[in-house]
Amino acid sequence: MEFERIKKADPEVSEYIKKELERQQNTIELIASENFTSEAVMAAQGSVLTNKYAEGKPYKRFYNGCENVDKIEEIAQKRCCELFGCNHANVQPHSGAQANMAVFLYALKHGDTVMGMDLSNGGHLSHGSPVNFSGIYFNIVSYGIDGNGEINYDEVEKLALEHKPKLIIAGASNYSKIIDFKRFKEITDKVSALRPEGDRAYLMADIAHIAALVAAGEHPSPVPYADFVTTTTHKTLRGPRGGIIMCKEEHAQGVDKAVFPGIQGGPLEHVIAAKAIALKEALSPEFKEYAKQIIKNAKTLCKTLMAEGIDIVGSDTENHLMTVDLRRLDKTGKDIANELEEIGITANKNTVPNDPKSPFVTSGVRIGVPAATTRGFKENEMIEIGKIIANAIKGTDTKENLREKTLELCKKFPLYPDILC
Ligand code: DSN
Repeated sequence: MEFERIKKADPEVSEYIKKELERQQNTIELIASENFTSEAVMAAQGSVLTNKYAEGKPYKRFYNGCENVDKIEEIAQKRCCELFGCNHANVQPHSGAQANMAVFLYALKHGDTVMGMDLSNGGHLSHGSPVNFSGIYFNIVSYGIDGNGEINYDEVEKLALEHKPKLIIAGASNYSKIIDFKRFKEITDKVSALRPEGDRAYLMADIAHIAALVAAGEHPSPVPYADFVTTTTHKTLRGPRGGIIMCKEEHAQGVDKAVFPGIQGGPLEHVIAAKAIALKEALSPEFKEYAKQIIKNAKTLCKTLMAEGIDIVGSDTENHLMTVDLRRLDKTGKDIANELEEIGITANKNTVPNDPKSPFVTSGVRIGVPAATTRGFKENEMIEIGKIIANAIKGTDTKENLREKTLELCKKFPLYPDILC
């Protein structure tokens, strides 16, 4: 990182970058969708590649001078196919929401019916929220989760057979159980049989949150079942902020056209280089261990919180996250997330299923361990963190004591010790 140059050019901005580095170093990051990339991933994003226009696909560009970015983008595509075992990868989407938008543009006509998980039950904005393009331009049928915090596949099938959606989305932003992609495919096939000839239903899996767990073989892969698999690259996958679409060969050309010129202009080749580096890292044996540790850490944190009398939606986790349910304690997600921030833990307020409170207040806090696991925390640290969170929620220790404990943990596991500013 070229802090000296930034400082010289813009002391005002550099001061906030410095403060942000210190914030990340001195707090425990439990936002389930965040992570800490390698320094190589960050460096690629600050490289000369940011200067290059490269509209189009590798070797079929609308600009000259693309011989280097062509190679880089091709490497990223190949590594993605190797990691996930897919036929085709488009690594250009600027984000997960844009990856989903491109699939919608390719697969749907305005007004088509789409079925996805309801946002307040753990779905994503781009899976049909009424305030998002997906909910504005398409007819949305939502499914939720049951009292055990699980998808009720029989209910999903019943809804699907009733509404015959053109697109079914399997995936979530806040769901702590393993997703049965095979069952989703069976449901999609049953819907296809009810749709007009030549107009079958499609299945899209959004694995933004669980990408690393899928890549490492810790969770089942949707690739054999789904027409489209979308992901972000910055969550469990630990790369730069961005998106990827994987698909079967039959959809490759259409998906590529939907990304460009459909919804995007010039791809961010500096970010694509960073994606390539992150994908290489994800192909390493160390990354497989990282994915295993994520699950061990999440399970340990979940058990500790429950042993401390804190309710968790679904009373278990099978992935990297969980949602604290504050209803019994009569607290709000907003207050608890703010109180956690005061003691050096960052998490986000989140609705619980059938939440009586608004999305700005909520009755839950979503907690995830990918970033904390990258930092080096293991089961023992998760037990400590669980007790700190429980004490904060129950008000059984002072904020000063709890802040001291989080800071001590951060000091024991330094983050980015070689970055100076
Ligand atoms: N809503 C983001 C999250 O899961 O935090 C993803 O876009």
